[in-house]
Amino acid sequence: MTSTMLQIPARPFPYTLRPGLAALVIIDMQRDFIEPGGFGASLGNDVSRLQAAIEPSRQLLEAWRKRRWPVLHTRESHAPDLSDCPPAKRERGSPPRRIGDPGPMGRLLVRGEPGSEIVPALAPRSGEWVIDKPGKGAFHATSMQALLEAAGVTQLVFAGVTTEVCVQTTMREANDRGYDSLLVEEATESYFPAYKAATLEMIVAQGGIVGWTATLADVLGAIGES
Ligand code: C5J
Repeated sequence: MTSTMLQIPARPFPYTLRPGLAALVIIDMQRDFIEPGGFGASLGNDVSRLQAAIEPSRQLLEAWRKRRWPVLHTRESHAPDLSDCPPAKRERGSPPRRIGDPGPMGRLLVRGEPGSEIVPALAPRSGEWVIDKPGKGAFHATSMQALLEAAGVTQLVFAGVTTEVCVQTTMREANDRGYDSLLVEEATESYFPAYKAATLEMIVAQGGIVGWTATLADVLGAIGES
């Protein structure tokens, strides 16, 4: 760890990154959201859109790993008996398959099934935190805050999917808990381009009411990776 602070060009104003104290948080880059036959596809989405976030997320992951900075992966997933999946979440719309139903990658959004795994390019390594979360926000009903506090993490740099659902929800939770959060624009995606664009604006509006956004090039450049 080094104490030198780094300035990242960002919106709505530069983000001061404290090396070693800023965890990279990669939200839900799971086969269930990104590959055909998973949960995202069962809701009628064009899942191919999310693939654009894989390579930028991989570049961030490589940069964090090289510096031995903290990395946290999340997986949206439920217990096999669905005891942590309320009807308010499962009984939405009339999709051909719901959470817990069998599909080509196993039971949708169920922990331990192939679909709930993170895509191979971003597979977690030993020493990296992996949080299984039943909700949209990664702080809800998980040990995330305790883990971060025990490690002295004070800042969060976000990547992952989907921008307006689990990424934004977790950034809002993080803001309420006192973390300065930055979202890397190319490393996040949505099934809906307009929702991604709107979310980036919402995050930085009103002086950064949720946090900051920055381009991948600006983040990598600021940490000396370009
Ligand atoms: C959704 C997520 N979209 N990871 N989950 O249901 O954003």
